[in-house]
Amino acid sequence: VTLVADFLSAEECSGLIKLSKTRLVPSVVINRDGGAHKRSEERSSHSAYLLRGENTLVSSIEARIASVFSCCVAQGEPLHVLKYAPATEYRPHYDYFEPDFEGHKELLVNGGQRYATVIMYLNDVEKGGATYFPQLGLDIQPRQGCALFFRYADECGNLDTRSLHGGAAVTRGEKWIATKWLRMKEYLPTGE
Ligand code: PD2
Ligand code: ZN
Repeated sequence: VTLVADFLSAEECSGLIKLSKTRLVPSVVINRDGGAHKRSEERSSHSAYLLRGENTLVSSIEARIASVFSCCVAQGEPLHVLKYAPATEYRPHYDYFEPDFEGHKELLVNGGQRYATVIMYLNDVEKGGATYFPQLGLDIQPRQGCALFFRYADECGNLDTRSLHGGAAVTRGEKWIATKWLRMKEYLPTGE
């Protein structure tokens, strides 16, 4: 788990929020038994997908992620911007796919397994909203411009269950983040 301060400038953070504001829809989770993604009380935020390289702001952030975290832009899924209003949260989960879950198998075809996540905090949250790792006893309070990187799969695809993590309920103000999930292989754009 690595935290990088000043990964994004304040202008980049507000640019991502502005780009996403009109595209937000209720967030969904993957159905482990297969079928469509579904809404769930486990994840009560709103979110928007930004196309990979959709404008110069997005592509320069994607190039920075590739350079700082030693991967290729093509391994990244589209940026996912999330807005949490007060009382919304993302309960503890794994970002990797479970090869034994029927609903996860098809998600491994394009790009292979996810091996790491980058969460970029786009604003300072007034109260609550920490990203937490219950098994590590680690809480990260959002700070504008910081990037949190955590890895959970090695080169052979062995998965680390200590990467269980959640987004605590926001108790005052809003929380905005941008998430980039990284795949072990090239991820082909799907038009999200
Ligand atoms: O908002 C968060 O802190 C958070 C927590 C857990 C985001 C994600 N997971 C994610 O985007 O995967
Ligand atoms: Zn997550």
